[in-house]
Amino acid sequence: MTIIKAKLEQTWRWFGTYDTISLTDIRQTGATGIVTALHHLPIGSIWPVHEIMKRKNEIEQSGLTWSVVESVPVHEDIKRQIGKFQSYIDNYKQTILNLGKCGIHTICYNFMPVLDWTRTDLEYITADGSTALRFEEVAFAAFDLFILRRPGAEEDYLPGVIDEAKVFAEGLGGDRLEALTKTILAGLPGSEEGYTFTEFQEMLQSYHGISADDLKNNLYHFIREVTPVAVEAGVRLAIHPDDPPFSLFGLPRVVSTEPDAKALIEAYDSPNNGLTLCTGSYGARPENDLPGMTMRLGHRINFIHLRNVQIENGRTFHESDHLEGSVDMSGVMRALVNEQQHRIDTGRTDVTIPMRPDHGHKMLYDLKKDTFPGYSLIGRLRGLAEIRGLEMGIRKNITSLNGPK
Ligand code: DNO
Repeated sequence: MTIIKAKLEQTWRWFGTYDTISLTDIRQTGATGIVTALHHLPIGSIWPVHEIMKRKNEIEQSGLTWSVVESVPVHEDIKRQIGKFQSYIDNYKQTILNLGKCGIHTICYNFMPVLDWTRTDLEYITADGSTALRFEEVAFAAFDLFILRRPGAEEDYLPGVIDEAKVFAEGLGGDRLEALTKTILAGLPGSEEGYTFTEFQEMLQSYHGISADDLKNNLYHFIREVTPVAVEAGVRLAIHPDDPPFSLFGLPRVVSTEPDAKALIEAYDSPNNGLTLCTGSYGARPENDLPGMTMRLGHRINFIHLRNVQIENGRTFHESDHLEGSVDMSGVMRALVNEQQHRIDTGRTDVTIPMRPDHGHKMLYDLKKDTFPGYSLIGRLRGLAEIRGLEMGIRKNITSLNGPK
């Protein structure tokens, strides 16, 4: 048995020219890989080789590597299979080929309709004074039922939640109302899309009649089209789960559970059709057993987001410190280290799976700064340091159990 020496590749999300954290700063976090995207290009367009190379060279000049693209966004027409969806799929294929040509081999994407990740509070004060992101079911329901007044919304909430939401909505003054609307509709970092109230209503309307099964079929169609191209390009696709992992505004979400993830990797069985293991996203749903999922789906994990959540009650959760919360992070890490061993034993070359600390609290000097929600420097640095230590401890422990170094 080979002893596992390969660590996970430590990466860091950087928002390119929009980011206030520089590549030089990122070097000091100990991360070696960069996770970024060409955020300035319109969704659905082909990413030209010269644009990719420009960004890649910039990253390399700072002594870092562009490891993962997060994300190449999937156009809403592909999700709804309307309009020019086939030509958007063709563009996506060309982008995969171009990225492969430039030596970038991992692409993260998601298939959440209309909204990417969603929270209701970006400054939830935790016990130690740092702030965290939170999803509060009652606040969300208040927005959906009494501000957006979505027809049929009351069918999606328990009666107790509706009662509380009513009180919540009545207490919302101008500023808080505006903040809640903006938090939900304007798009959090990396979402690429944000909506005005009217645009949002129109988008919701456009999904009318699209069931979860329809969305699944559209996703599988997309996967079956693009994976062969990814194989040709040497690119590993990594679908990000729904965040939060349940339906919002009556829209279907189809990458929320272990059976969802299993079905989609089976829709086209190839190492290039893989997953982003986002522990925080899957972790907001109590039946998602993260260490077990990591073990059972491990062979298809192409990218890892490590983050923890504390489920409060029902669907309400906040982002906790990386090693504390509802997700058993050491169980996940143990399963990841075992997966790497398995890859070595079976002759796979993709042993150094890219991992990034996902989100972090806003803390210390960052509290006085303007930072992207979830993407402050110090909170993520703390997360990365904790995860790095956890990984090293587990790896050494397993190694010593298996034999000498
Ligand atoms: C949030 C991120 C998501 C993610 C996309 C992937 O922090 O994890 O925005 O990048 O869903 O396409």
